Amino acid sequence: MQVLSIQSSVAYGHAGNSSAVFPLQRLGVDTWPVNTVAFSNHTGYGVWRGAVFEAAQVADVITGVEERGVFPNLDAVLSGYQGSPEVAEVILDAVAKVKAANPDAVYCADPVIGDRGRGVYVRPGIAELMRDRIVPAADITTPNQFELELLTGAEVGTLEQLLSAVDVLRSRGPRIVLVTSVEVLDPSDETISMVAVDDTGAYVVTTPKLEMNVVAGSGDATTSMFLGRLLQSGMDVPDALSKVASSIYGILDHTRRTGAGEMEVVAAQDVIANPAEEFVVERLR
Ligand code: PXL
Repeated sequence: MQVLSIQSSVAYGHAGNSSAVFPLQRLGVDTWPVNTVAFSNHTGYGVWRGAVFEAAQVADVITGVEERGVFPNLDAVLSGYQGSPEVAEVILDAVAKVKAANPDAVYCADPVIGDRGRGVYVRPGIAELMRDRIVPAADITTPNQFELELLTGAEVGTLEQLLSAVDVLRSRGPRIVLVTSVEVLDPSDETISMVAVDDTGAYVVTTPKLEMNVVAGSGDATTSMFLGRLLQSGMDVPDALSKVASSIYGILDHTRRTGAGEMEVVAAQDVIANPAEEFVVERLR
């Protein structure tokens, strides 16, 4: 399996490619990172150093990869957080070229816009870009519950509302939708769920809510592991959902216990490839 992952990179810590690439590699998926920024650390620290690459520079690196003859062998293109419409168009152009070279390749897009705690944290225009350009081009998309509401304009206060919002999103293109940070299933706030939907049905997995601050990059790792598991299982959505829930729970629980400020993906790497079968997936419909 081979994935082209177009995301930001940080020297210290885990966000973007610096969160997504190692879990994919640990699963045994060859992953070719194209970096959209080279920062010292993720922006959650409030201060960072480094460079944002021009869209033309990102495009040039992708062209160089294409010239190595890699595109026919790619199984997927992966993208996440996006800083500019120009880079988004470069990513969409790469997706079109990869699909032309390999019609079976899929595009997996995490439509990063914000979350319930922090609200919208991307620049003005990016939410619309995700809705109107990125999601319709994606085969697999992984919004959190908050992003699902923004992408569809629908209120998601119940499971029924969540599933109909997913149906709206799927009608725009993506065949597989993973909704993360699902909170509508548990009014007591003690658990958190993920819901995945494809043509075969809708599935849920629920894990205990860990008492810890939000760790940057956990969404990037979740999306990358979900993609890796889908590719390796021939798009078995319930199987991928079960494994990704167990893996991300294991990584975050390890991070909570050590008190580290960054995700402990290296220390907890065994749960990426060999997750405990703790969390059972239930069919919703
Ligand atoms: O995790 C998304 C992300 C991606 N890229 C950069 C970030 C973050 C989150 O903080 O700072 C540069």
